[in-house]
Amino acid sequence: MALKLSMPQLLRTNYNVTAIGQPSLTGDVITLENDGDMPEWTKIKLPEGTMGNTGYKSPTATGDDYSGWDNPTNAYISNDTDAEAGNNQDQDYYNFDFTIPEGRTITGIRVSIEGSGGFETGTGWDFQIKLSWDGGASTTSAKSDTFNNLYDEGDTIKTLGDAEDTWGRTWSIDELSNTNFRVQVFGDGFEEGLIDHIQAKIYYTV
Ligand SMILES: [Ca+2]
Ligand SMILES: [Ca+2]
Ligand SMILES: [Ca+2]
Repeated sequence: MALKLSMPQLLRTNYNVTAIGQPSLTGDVITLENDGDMPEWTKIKLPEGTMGNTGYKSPTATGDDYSGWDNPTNAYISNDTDAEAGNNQDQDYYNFDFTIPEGRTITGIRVSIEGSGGFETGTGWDFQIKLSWDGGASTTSAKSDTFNNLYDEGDTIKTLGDAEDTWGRTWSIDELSNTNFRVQVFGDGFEEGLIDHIQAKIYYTV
């Protein structure tokens, strides 16, 4: 995306791009669109260490190695139509179509999951998420959380991982490809989880 700056901002000698907004990185430069007074587009090189990310991306495939849920494709988009996670059943999600420029260092992975703990009042729906870097053959250790909201209370969103959390390993860009990357979700409560949407975001540095 183009980041639009006003003339006074462009004329400052030491403006801070990240203070204005979070630009989408393409290669080593971001393109600044002027407000009409400058004759042409301006490009600046981002300083080393600048953080970038893919934005949240949704899966478009599921059930490569694990497919224990009902209607799992309902978790591709947020529309209050849910995938139904059975007790003690795994489901994997993939084809997130991440675009990461070559040479970047992966600094973190965040998974977002929107849903509820279903219909039964109790201890909530406990779930675990693992990531795979080799098409499902190997996984990270699990992160876990609980949906305590019931279906008729509306969805909540849980996020696991962060900009500086690589889930215990060093990732290559190829390991985040559609061929390799998997998000594996496991529900281990007695209640049934109802999952509206699953997303993932990759953080990296220039
Ligand atoms: Ca929802
Ligand atoms: Ca597989
Ligand atoms: Ca949905």
